[in-house]
Amino acid sequence: MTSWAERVLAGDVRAISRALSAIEDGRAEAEHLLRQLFPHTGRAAIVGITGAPGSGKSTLVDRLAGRYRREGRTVGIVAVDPSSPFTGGAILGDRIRMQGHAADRGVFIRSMATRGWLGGLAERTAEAAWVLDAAGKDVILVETVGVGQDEVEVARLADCTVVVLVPGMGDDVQNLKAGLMEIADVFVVNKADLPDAGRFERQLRAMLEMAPERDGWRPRLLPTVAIEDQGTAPLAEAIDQFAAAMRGKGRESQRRIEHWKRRLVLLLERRLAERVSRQIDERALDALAIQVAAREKDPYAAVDEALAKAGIA
Ligand SMILES: Nc1nc2c(ncn2[C@@H]2O[C@H](COP(=O)(O)OP(=O)(O)O)[C@@H](O)[C@H]2O)c(=O)[nH]1
Ligand SMILES: [Mg+2]
Repeated sequence: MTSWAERVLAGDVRAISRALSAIEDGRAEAEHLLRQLFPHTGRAAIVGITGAPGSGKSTLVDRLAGRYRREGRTVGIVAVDPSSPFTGGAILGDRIRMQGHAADRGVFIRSMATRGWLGGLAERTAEAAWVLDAAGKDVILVETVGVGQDEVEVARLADCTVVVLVPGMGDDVQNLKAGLMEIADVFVVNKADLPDAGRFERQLRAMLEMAPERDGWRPRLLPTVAIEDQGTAPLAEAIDQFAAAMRGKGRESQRRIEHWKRRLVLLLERRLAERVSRQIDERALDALAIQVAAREKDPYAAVDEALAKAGIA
């Protein structure tokens, strides 16, 4: 009998789907599977695509996927949209936009439901990418809405992070979130067909010229018109060039270490939270909160008490 892990490694679609559902639901069996898959990961290029809702991320992802397929590369797509429930409009839209790839066995598309996730968004998304990596996909595109800290963290777990901006939409250069500036390896000004796109691009370019290099790489800025598949070839090239630059400079390992350091911290937090929540239920937490609110106990003492109960401190 072939094991679940073996079937994932062989690229079995149902086994992959089941793995992603287990991760989505936070089931314990997911961890066992991920452990078996781990030695087979690290081969795929994981590309994070982040930006405001409606900026054209799904359209871009679809066009990039088409490009990679024409080059003979297989593609995994993970779309994370915390704002919409699994059956919500945005995800349905993604499905429709991407249905051109539905019959292609070289593309695996999955929307992740994130409702009810208490944190852990970045970690679970990374685990989903890890399954697709083990399943042999060459490029994994992770689409995420770049709004909160969690989403920024998702993007940081990618090998290459693409930040999608659009002219107008209040995305004035001055308003660009510092967080997004920091994580971008490649900036895309999508909807370059809109009026004012040129001005927006020039503003952005001027700002990028002043930004310091990171790992010997200055973030690229590329205009695209995703609906017309314009500019996606240079975008795919820039992503490849970035990967090559990181390899060539031997910096990949440094990035890898930093990457795993962040992930270990995330895992530690999750493990600790799990251990504590097994001992401290909602009512015990309420009782502590009441004491703190009444100034009978300071919050540090309350946390120490919770840790002690969980046998950690
Ligand atoms: N004018 C214009 N519209 C675009 C472009 N790219 C995407 N769109 C449209 O923008 C809307 C949002 O696109 P979508 O890919 O779902 O954005 P997402 O929410 O970031 O994934 C859709 O109606 C797209 O057809 C573009 O380059 N130019
Ligand atoms: Mg989308």
